[in-house]
Amino acid sequence: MGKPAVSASTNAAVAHKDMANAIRALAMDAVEKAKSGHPGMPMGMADVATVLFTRFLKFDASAPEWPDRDRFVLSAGHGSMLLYALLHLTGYPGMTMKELESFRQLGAKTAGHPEFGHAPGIETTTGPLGQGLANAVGMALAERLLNARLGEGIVDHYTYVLAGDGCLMEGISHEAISLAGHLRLNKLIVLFDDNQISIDGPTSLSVSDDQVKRFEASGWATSRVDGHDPDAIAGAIEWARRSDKPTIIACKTVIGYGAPTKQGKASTHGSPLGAEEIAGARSKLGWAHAPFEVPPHVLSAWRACGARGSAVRSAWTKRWESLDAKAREPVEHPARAAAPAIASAIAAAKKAAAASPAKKATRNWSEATLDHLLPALPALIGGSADLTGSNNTRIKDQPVVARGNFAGSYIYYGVREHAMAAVMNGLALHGGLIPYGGTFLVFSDYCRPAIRLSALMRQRVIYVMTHDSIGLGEDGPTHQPVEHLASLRAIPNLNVLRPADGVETAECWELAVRVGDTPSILALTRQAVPNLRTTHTDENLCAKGAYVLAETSGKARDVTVLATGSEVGLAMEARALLAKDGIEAAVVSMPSWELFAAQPVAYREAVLGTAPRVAVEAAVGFGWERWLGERGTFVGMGGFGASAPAAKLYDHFGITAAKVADAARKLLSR
Ligand SMILES: Cc1ncc(C[n+]2csc(CCOP(=O)(O)OP(=O)(O)O)c2C)c(N)n1
Repeated sequence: MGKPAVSASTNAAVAHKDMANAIRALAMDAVEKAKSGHPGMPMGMADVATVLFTRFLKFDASAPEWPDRDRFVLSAGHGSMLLYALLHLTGYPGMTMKELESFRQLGAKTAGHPEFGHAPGIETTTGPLGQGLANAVGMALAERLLNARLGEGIVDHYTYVLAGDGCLMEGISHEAISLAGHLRLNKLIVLFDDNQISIDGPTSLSVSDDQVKRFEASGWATSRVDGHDPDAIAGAIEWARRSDKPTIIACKTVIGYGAPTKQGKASTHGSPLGAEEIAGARSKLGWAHAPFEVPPHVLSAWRACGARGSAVRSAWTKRWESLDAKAREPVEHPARAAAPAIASAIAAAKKAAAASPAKKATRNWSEATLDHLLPALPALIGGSADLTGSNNTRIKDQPVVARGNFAGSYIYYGVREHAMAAVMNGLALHGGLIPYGGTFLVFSDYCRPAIRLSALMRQRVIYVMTHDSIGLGEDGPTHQPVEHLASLRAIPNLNVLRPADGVETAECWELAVRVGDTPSILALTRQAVPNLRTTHTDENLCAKGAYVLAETSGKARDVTVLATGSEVGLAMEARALLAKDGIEAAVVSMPSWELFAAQPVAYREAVLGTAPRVAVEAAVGFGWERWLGERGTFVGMGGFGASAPAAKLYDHFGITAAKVADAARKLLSR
């Protein structure tokens, strides 16, 4: 059900060759006009893309958001003109010829690399090689997960990826294909641009892998075709669609196909071809049209291709609309549909935490929150990169996703942090799901390129990063993050949330699932921390990023102590020590700098006060000057940690209540 018929070329009168040449010409012309860009890949892969779009891809250009469309991911994002040409030719809204003429210019939809959100039809942001391939694994996984939930009539689509030598050389490709093979994501089809050229020259300069065998070893079905033979390409895609494994089709192509002296050479990869070469290519390809001119018969054949899926989409829409609205809303707006259930789940988690006398690690409080949240928000899809028991990401009896069984909501990602993060981007981009995944905070470095893309693409991806300081203890400096909070805080549009206790942990989870278009990092402790919020408030106090946890007893503040996470407890102890000397200290808990920075000045001024400030965080002080002002002082780490029990390390590195109190006294005596 819902399978599009495989049709022959949309308009028999228009030859495949002309349709493919339209892509080639637009790529050459746009790069030439922009005086920069990458013509080689679009020219080389034009035949493969034409076969895919005209004969197989299930899409309707007039409805780019159709949830059951096939996904097409251009992992080799430098070849962006291939995608822009296809979107223009098939008639996607807004992708006018003017946009192609404005390739790479400020404000155009046609950025140097495809940017998610700039134009309909761009399924993900690509350019950092390998990311798109891993995103596609996430999308193909999302398809299976939603298929298991909603059935074949509603969710039944393929994910096609165009990946080049560069994508396959990247380490992330290994993690991603290994996971896809393991889960047997058989509706994932990789079209490998096997042109054996990258920037430095022939790939033989740096790589001898048999890529096809590598995929085979990871449980993929494989085939090789001449990437300029339309019927061979079509046969391979038909075969791939029937496969019970993910598939790769290695398409042997010539980079810059059609360029008379440059085709097959690295010089076509990333520079304009030049007027003379372009003229030669026009004549060699038999394309006699002016720059940016597509003859009406070719354009109308392409537009017919863009409309080919319309009947299939209408039939799908009828099935979709016959579903109860209650069944549809969680897919369209997962968090909105569950808003009342989320609110009660978080309230229950907060009440339980506030009433608990036990000291617990925030990672345990996170699990306790998930106990409430998961049943309330079925769109949540959890996982961990082989640290499930340490990250506390899987609640009791949470069903596991496995090959052939996609009804579960927990993914064992294996030791593949980078792919986990990029797969989560794909899950989120697909729609209908809210991914969360865990590892140690120190290994956020292994996820960083994908975290950056979550932020750039404004995706709701939740990173559960435990063992967030020297407080993890004996595993030592390799495992103790010190610079990570600062470096994550430097990423725009990323909420770094470091809760101090059980109540704050529940509040931070609420912020992470409620925020529409920002990824979140939950930085959580391995070690137990005291409960600081012991009175229930309906209001989410973390929502403003920072708040006064303990004010002075009616007198003016002598000092304000700022702290996050596990150090908020220390700040409270320091406050008590200072009180013995008659020094009035307020404590500000700052779970999120980003949310605090977004508050009105008056709120920030009221929270920070005018008294001198001390900040304490078991991490480097980089960035704290922003909140400390000229007179402030920081208590934290000056370098890497060490291997010892946590309490010893806090003493050794001078991150103690006594040191915070000393720092305050020193400030006041200046
Ligand atoms: C992670 C990353 N590293 C480096 C680059 C710069 N870069 C862009 S394309 C490319 C070579 C890609 O080669 P290939 O995939 O074979 O593309 P083709 O030459 O066939 O167009 C490189 C190194 C990048 N975009 N991303």
